[in-house]
Amino acid sequence: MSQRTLTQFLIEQQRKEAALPAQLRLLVEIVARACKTISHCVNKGALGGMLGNLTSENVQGEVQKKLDVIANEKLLEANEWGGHLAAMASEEMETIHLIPNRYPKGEYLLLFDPIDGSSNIDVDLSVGTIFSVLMAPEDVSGRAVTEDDFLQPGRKQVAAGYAIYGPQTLLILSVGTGVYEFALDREMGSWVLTNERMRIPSGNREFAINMSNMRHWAPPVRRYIEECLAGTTGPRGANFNMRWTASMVADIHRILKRGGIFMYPWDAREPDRAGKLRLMYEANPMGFLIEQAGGMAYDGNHRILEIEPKGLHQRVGVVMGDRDEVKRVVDYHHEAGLTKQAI
Ligand code: AHM
Ligand code: MG
Repeated sequence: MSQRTLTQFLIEQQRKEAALPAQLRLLVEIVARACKTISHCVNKGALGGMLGNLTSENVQGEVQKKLDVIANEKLLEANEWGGHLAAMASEEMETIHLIPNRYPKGEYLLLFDPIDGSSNIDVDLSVGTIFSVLMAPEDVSGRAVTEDDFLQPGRKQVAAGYAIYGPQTLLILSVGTGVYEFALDREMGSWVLTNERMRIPSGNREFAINMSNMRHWAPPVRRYIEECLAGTTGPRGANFNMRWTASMVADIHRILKRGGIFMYPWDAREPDRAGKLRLMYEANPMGFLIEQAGGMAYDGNHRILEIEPKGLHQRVGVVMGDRDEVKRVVDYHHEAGLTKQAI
Protein backbone atom coordinates (compact mmCIF):
# COMPACT_ATOMS: atom_id res chain seq x y z
CA MET A 1 0.00 0.00 0.00
CA SER A 2 1.35 3.42 -0.87
CA GLN A 3 2.21 5.78 1.95
CA ARG A 4 -0.04 8.75 2.65
CA THR A 5 1.71 11.97 3.41
CA LEU A 6 0.40 14.86 5.48
CA THR A 7 -0.21 16.80 2.25
CA GLN A 8 -2.33 13.99 0.81
CA PHE A 9 -4.22 13.63 4.06
CA LEU A 10 -5.02 17.33 4.18
CA ILE A 11 -6.16 17.40 0.56
CA GLU A 12 -8.45 14.43 1.30
CA GLN A 13 -9.82 16.26 4.32
CA GLN A 14 -10.38 19.32 2.19
CA ARG A 15 -12.29 17.31 -0.43
CA LYS A 16 -14.25 14.85 1.63
CA GLU A 17 -14.37 14.84 5.36
CA ALA A 18 -14.95 18.25 6.79
CA ALA A 19 -14.32 20.43 3.77
CA LEU A 20 -11.17 21.69 5.47
CA PRO A 21 -10.75 25.34 4.38
CA ALA A 22 -7.75 26.00 2.12
CA GLN A 23 -6.26 28.57 4.54
CA LEU A 24 -6.42 26.09 7.41
CA ARG A 25 -4.78 23.45 5.27
CA LEU A 26 -1.96 25.85 4.47
CA LEU A 27 -1.66 26.77 8.14
CA VAL A 28 -1.25 23.13 9.21
CA GLU A 29 1.32 22.50 6.48
CA ILE A 30 3.34 25.54 7.51
CA VAL A 31 3.25 24.65 11.21
CA ALA A 32 4.31 21.10 10.31
CA ARG A 33 7.17 22.47 8.22
CA ALA A 34 8.32 24.65 11.12
CA CYS A 35 8.22 21.58 13.37
CA LYS A 36 10.52 19.81 10.90
CA THR A 37 13.00 22.66 11.25
CA ILE A 38 12.69 22.60 15.04
CA SER A 39 13.24 18.84 15.01
CA HIS A 40 16.46 19.44 13.11
CA CYS A 41 17.61 21.98 15.72
CA VAL A 42 16.71 19.64 18.61
CA ASN A 43 18.69 16.84 16.97
CA LYS A 44 21.76 19.02 16.50
CA GLY A 45 21.94 19.65 20.23
CA ALA A 46 25.41 20.59 21.46
CA LEU A 47 26.86 20.24 17.94
CA GLY A 48 24.69 23.12 16.76
CA GLY A 49 25.11 25.18 19.93
CA MET A 50 21.46 24.53 20.77
CA LEU A 51 21.76 23.58 24.44
CA GLY A 52 21.83 25.65 27.62
CA ASN A 53 20.04 28.62 29.13
CA LEU A 54 19.85 32.25 28.12
CA THR A 55 19.97 34.99 30.70
CA SER A 56 16.43 36.12 29.78
CA GLU A 57 13.18 35.10 31.43
CA ASN A 58 9.83 34.64 29.71
CA VAL A 59 6.56 36.23 30.84
CA GLN A 60 6.05 33.37 33.30
CA GLY A 61 9.33 34.28 35.04
CA GLU A 62 10.98 31.08 33.79
CA VAL A 63 14.57 31.14 32.56
CA GLN A 64 14.48 30.66 28.81
CA LYS A 65 16.46 27.90 27.16
CA LYS A 66 18.20 28.71 23.89
CA LEU A 67 15.91 26.26 22.13
CA ASP A 68 12.77 27.92 23.53
CA VAL A 69 13.76 31.12 21.76
CA ILE A 70 15.03 29.46 18.58
CA ALA A 71 11.85 27.38 18.19
CA ASN A 72 9.70 30.45 18.86
CA GLU A 73 11.53 32.34 16.09
CA LYS A 74 11.14 29.43 13.64
CA LEU A 75 7.39 29.33 14.20
CA LEU A 76 7.02 33.11 13.86
CA GLU A 77 9.13 33.29 10.68
CA ALA A 78 7.38 30.35 9.05
CA ASN A 79 3.88 31.64 9.74
CA GLU A 80 4.21 35.37 9.11
CA TRP A 81 4.05 35.60 5.37
CA GLY A 82 1.55 32.94 4.23
CA GLY A 83 -1.54 35.14 4.49
CA HIS A 84 -3.36 32.56 6.62
CA LEU A 85 -3.02 34.23 10.03
CA ALA A 86 -4.41 37.30 11.74
CA ALA A 87 -1.95 37.03 14.66
CA MET A 88 0.05 34.62 16.84
CA ALA A 89 0.64 34.09 20.55
CA SER A 90 3.24 32.01 22.35
CA GLU A 91 4.36 30.87 25.78
CA GLU A 92 7.59 32.73 25.09
CA MET A 93 6.05 36.14 24.27
CA GLU A 94 4.33 38.43 26.73
CA THR A 95 1.83 39.73 24.24
CA ILE A 96 0.49 38.78 20.83
CA HIS A 97 2.54 38.92 17.64
CA LEU A 98 0.81 40.85 14.85
CA ILE A 99 1.37 39.99 11.22
CA PRO A 100 3.68 42.70 9.74
CA ASN A 101 1.89 45.12 7.41
CA ARG A 102 3.92 43.99 4.42
CA TYR A 103 2.12 40.62 4.44
CA PRO A 104 -1.55 39.82 3.84
CA LYS A 105 -3.62 38.82 6.85
CA GLY A 106 -5.81 35.75 7.15
CA GLU A 107 -8.63 34.62 9.36
CA TYR A 108 -6.90 32.34 11.86
CA LEU A 109 -5.18 32.82 15.20
CA LEU A 110 -2.28 30.52 16.08
CA LEU A 111 -1.07 29.83 19.63
CA PHE A 112 1.90 27.68 20.55
CA ASP A 113 4.27 26.42 23.16
CA PRO A 114 7.40 26.24 20.97
CA ILE A 115 9.27 23.79 23.21
CA ASP A 116 7.24 22.00 25.82
CA GLY A 117 9.11 20.08 28.49
CA SER A 118 12.09 22.43 28.23
CA SER A 119 13.75 20.99 31.34
CA ASN A 120 14.37 17.84 29.27
CA ILE A 121 16.36 19.54 26.51
CA ASP A 122 19.77 19.40 28.14
CA VAL A 123 19.34 15.79 29.30
CA ASP A 124 18.30 14.45 25.89
CA LEU A 125 14.75 13.40 26.71
CA SER A 126 11.65 14.02 24.61
CA VAL A 127 10.37 17.54 24.14
CA GLY A 128 7.71 18.84 21.78
CA THR A 129 5.82 21.72 20.19
CA ILE A 130 2.14 22.21 21.04
CA PHE A 131 -0.20 24.34 18.90
CA SER A 132 -3.79 25.51 18.90
CA VAL A 133 -5.78 27.19 16.12
CA LEU A 134 -8.77 29.50 16.56
CA MET A 135 -10.78 31.59 14.10
CA ALA A 136 -10.30 35.32 14.48
CA PRO A 137 -13.54 37.19 15.20
CA GLU A 138 -15.30 38.21 11.99
CA ASP A 139 -14.84 41.95 12.45
CA VAL A 140 -11.05 41.65 12.71
CA SER A 141 -10.28 42.37 9.05
CA GLY A 142 -10.91 46.10 9.43
CA ARG A 143 -8.99 46.64 12.67
CA ALA A 144 -5.90 45.57 14.63
CA VAL A 145 -6.09 42.18 16.35
CA THR A 146 -6.04 42.39 20.15
CA GLU A 147 -5.27 39.94 22.92
CA ASP A 148 -9.00 39.74 23.68
CA ASP A 149 -9.59 38.19 20.25
CA PHE A 150 -7.61 35.16 21.44
CA LEU A 151 -9.62 34.70 24.64
CA GLN A 152 -12.00 32.06 23.32
CA PRO A 153 -12.85 28.78 25.05
CA GLY A 154 -11.02 25.67 23.83
CA ARG A 155 -14.16 24.16 22.31
CA LYS A 156 -13.82 26.80 19.58
CA GLN A 157 -10.49 25.41 18.39
CA VAL A 158 -10.59 24.39 14.73
CA ALA A 159 -7.34 22.45 14.88
CA ALA A 160 -4.76 21.44 17.45
CA GLY A 161 -1.72 19.24 17.60
CA TYR A 162 1.76 18.62 18.80
CA ALA A 163 5.09 17.47 17.43
CA ILE A 164 7.14 15.22 19.65
CA TYR A 165 10.90 15.17 19.22
CA GLY A 166 11.73 11.74 20.61
CA PRO A 167 13.41 8.63 19.18
CA GLN A 168 11.17 9.42 16.20
CA THR A 169 9.76 12.81 15.35
CA LEU A 170 5.96 12.56 15.20
CA LEU A 171 3.15 14.98 14.47
CA ILE A 172 -0.18 14.41 16.18
CA LEU A 173 -2.99 16.37 14.59
CA SER A 174 -6.72 16.90 14.78
CA VAL A 175 -8.77 19.18 12.56
CA GLY A 176 -11.90 18.02 14.38
CA THR A 177 -12.28 14.71 12.54
CA GLY A 178 -10.36 12.42 14.90
CA VAL A 179 -6.69 12.24 15.80
CA TYR A 180 -4.01 11.35 13.26
CA GLU A 181 -0.34 10.56 13.71
CA PHE A 182 2.40 11.28 11.16
CA ALA A 183 6.04 10.25 11.40
CA LEU A 184 8.80 12.39 9.92
CA ASP A 185 10.59 10.48 7.18
CA ARG A 186 13.91 12.29 7.16
CA GLU A 187 15.09 10.80 3.87
CA MET A 188 11.94 11.89 2.06
CA GLY A 189 11.59 15.06 4.11
CA SER A 190 7.88 14.37 4.50
CA TRP A 191 5.36 13.51 7.20
CA VAL A 192 3.93 10.03 6.64
CA LEU A 193 0.61 8.90 8.13
CA THR A 194 1.26 6.17 10.71
CA ASN A 195 -1.98 6.08 12.74
CA GLU A 196 -5.53 7.14 12.00
CA ARG A 197 -8.54 7.89 14.18
CA MET A 198 -6.56 7.14 17.31
CA ARG A 199 -8.54 6.10 20.39
CA ILE A 200 -7.22 6.10 23.94
CA PRO A 201 -7.15 2.45 25.06
CA SER A 202 -9.31 2.10 28.16
CA GLY A 203 -8.46 0.29 31.37
CA ASN A 204 -4.68 0.83 31.45
CA ARG A 205 -3.81 1.24 35.11
CA GLU A 206 -1.10 3.85 34.75
CA PHE A 207 -1.00 7.39 36.09
CA ALA A 208 1.27 10.36 35.40
CA ILE A 209 1.68 12.98 38.10
CA ASN A 210 4.62 14.69 39.78
CA MET A 211 4.52 12.76 43.08
CA SER A 212 6.93 15.15 44.78
CA ASN A 213 4.01 17.59 45.14
CA MET A 214 1.82 15.07 46.96
CA ARG A 215 1.81 16.91 50.27
CA HIS A 216 0.43 20.02 48.54
CA TRP A 217 -2.46 18.37 46.66
CA ALA A 218 -6.17 18.92 47.31
CA PRO A 219 -7.89 15.99 49.10
CA PRO A 220 -9.66 14.56 45.98
CA VAL A 221 -6.36 14.23 44.09
CA ARG A 222 -4.66 12.72 47.11
CA ARG A 223 -7.55 10.27 47.52
CA TYR A 224 -7.35 9.14 43.90
CA ILE A 225 -3.58 8.57 43.99
CA GLU A 226 -3.63 6.93 47.43
CA GLU A 227 -6.22 4.46 46.14
CA CYS A 228 -3.99 3.69 43.14
CA LEU A 229 -0.97 3.22 45.40
CA ALA A 230 -2.90 0.84 47.67
CA GLY A 231 -2.84 -1.67 44.81
CA THR A 232 -4.62 -5.02 44.99
CA THR A 233 -5.43 -4.62 48.69
CA GLY A 234 -7.00 -1.16 48.22
CA PRO A 235 -10.43 -0.05 46.97
CA ARG A 236 -9.36 -0.28 43.31
CA GLY A 237 -8.33 -3.93 43.76
CA ALA A 238 -5.49 -3.57 41.24
CA ASN A 239 -1.88 -2.49 41.05
CA PHE A 240 -1.13 0.75 39.21
CA ASN A 241 2.02 1.82 37.42
CA MET A 242 3.43 5.35 37.43
CA ARG A 243 5.29 7.34 34.74
CA TRP A 244 6.36 11.01 34.79
CA THR A 245 8.63 12.48 32.12
CA ALA A 246 8.09 16.18 33.01
CA SER A 247 7.28 16.72 29.36
CA MET A 248 3.55 16.99 28.75
CA VAL A 249 3.87 16.01 25.10
CA ALA A 250 5.65 12.78 26.03
CA ASP A 251 3.21 11.92 28.84
CA ILE A 252 0.13 12.73 26.74
CA HIS A 253 1.54 10.84 23.79
CA ARG A 254 1.99 7.73 25.94
CA ILE A 255 -1.59 8.06 27.16
CA LEU A 256 -2.88 8.44 23.61
CA LYS A 257 -1.06 5.26 22.65
CA ARG A 258 -1.54 3.04 25.68
CA GLY A 259 -4.05 4.70 28.01
CA GLY A 260 -3.95 5.96 31.58
CA ILE A 261 -4.36 9.37 33.16
CA PHE A 262 -2.26 12.57 33.23
CA MET A 263 -2.60 15.09 36.05
CA TYR A 264 -1.02 18.41 36.86
CA PRO A 265 -3.61 19.58 39.37
CA TRP A 266 -3.91 22.74 41.40
CA ASP A 267 -1.74 22.47 44.51
CA ALA A 268 -1.12 24.52 47.62
CA ARG A 269 2.43 25.62 46.79
CA GLU A 270 0.98 28.74 45.18
CA PRO A 271 -2.68 28.63 46.23
CA ASP A 272 -3.70 31.58 44.07
CA ARG A 273 -2.35 29.93 40.94
CA ALA A 274 -4.85 27.60 39.26
CA GLY A 275 -2.13 25.14 38.23
CA LYS A 276 1.24 25.03 36.50
CA LEU A 277 0.17 24.41 32.93
CA ARG A 278 -1.17 27.10 30.66
CA LEU A 279 -4.73 26.96 29.36
CA MET A 280 -4.44 28.53 25.92
CA TYR A 281 -1.46 26.71 24.42
CA GLU A 282 -1.05 23.60 26.58
CA ALA A 283 -4.31 22.43 28.21
CA ASN A 284 -6.71 23.48 25.44
CA PRO A 285 -4.92 21.87 22.49
CA MET A 286 -4.14 18.74 24.49
CA GLY A 287 -7.74 18.65 25.77
CA PHE A 288 -9.01 18.93 22.20
CA LEU A 289 -6.84 15.99 21.08
CA ILE A 290 -7.75 13.89 24.13
CA GLU A 291 -11.48 14.44 23.56
CA GLN A 292 -11.10 13.73 19.85
CA ALA A 293 -9.50 10.41 20.86
CA GLY A 294 -12.45 9.51 23.12
CA GLY A 295 -10.96 10.72 26.42
CA MET A 296 -11.89 13.44 28.90
CA ALA A 297 -10.08 16.63 29.91
CA TYR A 298 -11.05 18.44 33.13
CA ASP A 299 -9.43 20.90 35.50
CA GLY A 300 -10.73 18.74 38.36
CA ASN A 301 -14.22 20.22 38.35
CA HIS A 302 -14.90 21.60 34.89
CA ARG A 303 -14.40 20.54 31.31
CA ILE A 304 -11.26 22.37 30.17
CA LEU A 305 -12.65 23.22 26.74
CA GLU A 306 -15.56 25.13 28.37
CA ILE A 307 -13.36 27.46 30.43
CA GLU A 308 -13.78 31.09 29.40
CA PRO A 309 -10.20 32.41 29.32
CA LYS A 310 -9.34 35.65 31.06
CA GLY A 311 -5.72 35.97 30.00
CA LEU A 312 -3.34 34.71 27.34
CA HIS A 313 -1.04 33.07 29.89
CA GLN A 314 -3.74 31.86 32.28
CA ARG A 315 -2.93 28.67 34.17
CA VAL A 316 -5.21 25.75 34.83
CA GLY A 317 -5.33 22.47 36.70
CA VAL A 318 -5.17 19.51 34.32
CA VAL A 319 -6.67 16.02 34.60
CA MET A 320 -6.91 14.23 31.27
CA GLY A 321 -6.84 10.82 29.59
CA ASP A 322 -8.92 7.65 29.97
CA ARG A 323 -12.60 8.65 30.46
CA ASP A 324 -13.26 6.31 33.36
CA GLU A 325 -10.25 7.47 35.34
CA VAL A 326 -10.83 11.18 34.71
CA LYS A 327 -14.49 10.76 35.62
CA ARG A 328 -13.46 9.16 38.89
CA VAL A 329 -11.19 12.12 39.75
CA VAL A 330 -13.97 14.57 38.84
CA ASP A 331 -16.47 12.62 40.99
CA TYR A 332 -14.04 12.80 43.91
CA HIS A 333 -13.84 16.58 43.44
CA HIS A 334 -17.60 16.94 43.28
CA GLU A 335 -18.07 14.66 46.31
CA ALA A 336 -15.63 16.82 48.23
CA GLY A 337 -17.71 19.87 47.26
CA LEU A 338 -14.76 21.64 45.71
CA THR A 339 -16.84 23.06 42.92
CA LYS A 340 -15.19 26.45 43.16
CA GLN A 341 -11.56 25.40 42.92
CA ALA A 342 -9.64 28.32 41.44
CA ILE A 343 -9.87 28.44 37.68
P1 AHM B 1 7.38 24.18 29.91
O1 AHM B 1 6.37 24.48 28.85
O2 AHM B 1 8.02 25.41 30.46
O3 AHM B 1 8.36 23.15 29.52
O4 AHM B 1 6.54 23.61 31.21
C1 AHM B 1 5.56 22.64 31.05
C2 AHM B 1 6.03 21.29 31.55
C3 AHM B 1 5.13 20.16 31.06
O5 AHM B 1 5.58 19.69 29.85
C4 AHM B 1 5.27 19.15 32.18
O6 AHM B 1 4.13 18.33 32.30
C5 AHM B 1 5.48 19.99 33.41
O7 AHM B 1 5.97 21.26 32.95
C6 AHM B 1 6.48 19.40 34.36
O8 AHM B 1 6.54 20.17 35.51
P2 AHM B 1 7.39 19.70 36.81
O9 AHM B 1 8.81 19.95 36.48
O10 AHM B 1 6.85 20.60 37.89
O11 AHM B 1 7.09 18.25 37.06
MG1 MG C 1 4.90 23.87 28.01
